[in-house]
Amino acid sequence: MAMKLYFGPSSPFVRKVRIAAIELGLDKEIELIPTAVVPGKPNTDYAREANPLRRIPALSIEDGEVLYDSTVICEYLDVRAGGGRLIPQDTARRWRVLTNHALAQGMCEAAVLLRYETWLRPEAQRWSVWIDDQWDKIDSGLEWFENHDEALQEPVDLAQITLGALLGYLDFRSPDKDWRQATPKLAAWYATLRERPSLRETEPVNPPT
Ligand SMILES: N[C@@H](CCC(=O)N[C@@H](CS)C(=O)NCC(=O)O)C(=O)O
Repeated sequence: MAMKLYFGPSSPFVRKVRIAAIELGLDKEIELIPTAVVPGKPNTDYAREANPLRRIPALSIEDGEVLYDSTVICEYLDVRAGGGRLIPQDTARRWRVLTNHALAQGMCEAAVLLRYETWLRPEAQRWSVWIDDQWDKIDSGLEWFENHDEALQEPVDLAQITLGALLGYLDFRSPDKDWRQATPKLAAWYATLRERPSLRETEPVNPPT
């Protein structure tokens, strides 16, 4: 296969790239390379071969070049598929989609930090103010999308894909978080989005232990 994606089955950032690849019709050209990354347990082979930051995803392309992070990879795939499909070229829409994407991406970052806080950090060292602050960022972002449903209109773009990956990750890691109640328009939009093959084929699962 032409490209290799360093991958983990639960990462929202990896999922974003996989959804983008399916939407663009490029997924059959990408081989998935299972890659274990855990903060505090450096995967030195991966750091040397692919991404010195030891984060997934990274994408190895034909000439041996390795691309990261998820946003750069999605932009690369969009260009490879002809350009302007997930990131509009038209300037007015382009900056709006990129800004909406930055919001959804920041929400994914907060959600992953929360996961590390509870999964990796010893209980006695957890800081509730910091945890609440991450949740507040996620909640503010959800509210913003609820109040700006023009951002959720077709065609599916990079911001919407990233938001879909975030919502899937919230359901996966924080099933008790009742985000649908507070943001019903967003919930209705996500119920439709998640029926797309690109989301159905990439539901998050735990990595093998
Ligand atoms: N900005 C990066 C974030 C990637 C990221 O944080 N991935 C997590 C997995 S969900 C990771 O690799 N964590 C390992 C670490 O931070 O050491 C992107 O968009 O690709």
